[in-house]
Amino acid sequence: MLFTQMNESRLVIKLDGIWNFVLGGAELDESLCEKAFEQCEKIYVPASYNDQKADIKLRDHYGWVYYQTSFPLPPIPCERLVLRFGAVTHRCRVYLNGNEIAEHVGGFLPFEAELDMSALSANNLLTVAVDNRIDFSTLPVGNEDSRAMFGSGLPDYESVRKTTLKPRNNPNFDFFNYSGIHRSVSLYTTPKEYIKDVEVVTEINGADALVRISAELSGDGGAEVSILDAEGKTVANGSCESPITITNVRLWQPGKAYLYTAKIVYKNDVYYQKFGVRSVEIKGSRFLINGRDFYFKGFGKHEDSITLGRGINEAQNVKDISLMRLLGANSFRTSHYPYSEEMLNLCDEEGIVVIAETPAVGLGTKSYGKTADTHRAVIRDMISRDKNHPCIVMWSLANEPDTECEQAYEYFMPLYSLAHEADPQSRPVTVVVCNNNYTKDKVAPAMDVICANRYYGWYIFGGDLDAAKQAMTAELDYFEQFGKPFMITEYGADAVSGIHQAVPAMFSEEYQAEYYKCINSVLDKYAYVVGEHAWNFADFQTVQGTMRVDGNKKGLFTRDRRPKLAAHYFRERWTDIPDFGYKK
Ligand code: BDP
Repeated sequence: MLFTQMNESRLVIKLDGIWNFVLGGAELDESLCEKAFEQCEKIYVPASYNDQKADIKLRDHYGWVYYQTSFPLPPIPCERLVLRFGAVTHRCRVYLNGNEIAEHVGGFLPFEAELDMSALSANNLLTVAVDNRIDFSTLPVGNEDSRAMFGSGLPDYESVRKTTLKPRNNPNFDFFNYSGIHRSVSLYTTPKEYIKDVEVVTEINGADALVRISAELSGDGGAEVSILDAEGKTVANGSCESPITITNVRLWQPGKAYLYTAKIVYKNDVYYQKFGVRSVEIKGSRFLINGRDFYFKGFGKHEDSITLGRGINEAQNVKDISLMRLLGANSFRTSHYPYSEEMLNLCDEEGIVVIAETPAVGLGTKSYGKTADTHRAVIRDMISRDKNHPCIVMWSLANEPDTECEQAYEYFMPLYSLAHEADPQSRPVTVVVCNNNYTKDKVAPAMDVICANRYYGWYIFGGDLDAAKQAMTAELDYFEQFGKPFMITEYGADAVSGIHQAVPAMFSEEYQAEYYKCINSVLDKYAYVVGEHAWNFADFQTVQGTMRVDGNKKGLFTRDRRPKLAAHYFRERWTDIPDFGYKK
């Protein structure tokens, strides 16, 4: 699906701003979607609703909520008008002037609906019903028995269970179940005959590159292409589907992005698709970008910020990339769901390398039988949306599924093939694992890169860095036999900013820094370790519980982006580690 773009043939009108809002319940109330709300509050779009008000009812809501706005008939002549949502979490139904026009499942990818112009009036009422419930069939996965932890079956608690406990979500994942209209809502126009989708494949050929631009078109005929360089100068012309040569090509490189633009013209429609020329390849245990050994330095992240929750925060994105650069980092993983198109566009421009992940987090034996269809759909849709981004060098199909169980291999291998088939650039594919008995893991060694999350020195051997070192060494000795690249996609320790200890102890900034020094000394010994992603870039909000003090504190930065001691340590380490050729 193409990103919205304003150009000589297309207009974009954003509907973001203050909308009307009503909290609902577990059942969809369609009567609310038929007319203007009688009683409502105000809410900002796009953002999670949970933290926008000092109201526990919003924060802990379970079930449906209703958003409403209105827009006039666009005062311009247009042949097609499309309503597009960047992401609504997790499930929604959209009504225009009381009629349902779209339904979407999955909280992290865009969807759109072409509007029937004859059904539009001078003032159009747009209502969006959003459901935040998660269960064994959703991605991410929710536990279904949310009350068990309150002592189900114990007689003393029965009356509380029956009278007072409210239904609630019980995430099987460690981030707050933020919900709502999370990314921009826009109207855009196209001519009657239009470009539906664009696909870019490049091949480096000595000093030149062969570029193949394919366009999915709404009707007959073909599309013409011109390739513009970063200054906007035309460097090649051709037509869609036939290879076009760029001579003396400038490569897209980590830290040194260079973007070309394919200008695609189909009848009266025009679309400008940016792209980079770069190669990604696995050779034995090496991860190569543009034929050179790349070393991943960076983080697992979250889309998480104060007040906006999981809502798009482009200023925060700019800041985060500047902080990554400050530390000498070159990459991150979109843990644990596809990030906004705006963030990926920025990474293309800034030369930040990305591992793109689906929202498949929390999978286990209870969910495998229920998620396969949704999982297939989200892999297809994510790759379809993101296939042209030069910043993306690998797809992650899931985070920490149970890969010790029998079903896992049979569940994941078809998904692995699907991801390769769906990607015109056939990037490497992985599943990020974390099994205590890693010798039983059949999925990890079957992937293109073995990606593992490890917390020796925290959840295992907490407080004992000597033991952590030994355990990490043993695991790396084990995985080396597969002859594939290995990357540590998460490792970390909580540190509450401001807690200091002369003798490092858990939760202090000193312990977090010492922890990383210790694990990094092991990673440095193995040539087949191609990267280190610290968990997490910044502190982030989670569900309440005895394990979390105002959220997860494993950030190298606080939630408001102040560096902890470990950030300074990584700045020194990473500025000395080159993007290429560190291990070879
Ligand atoms: C890992 C998960 C991540 C958690 C992290 C932690 O992948 O989502 O936040 O543990 O516990 O297992 O901090």
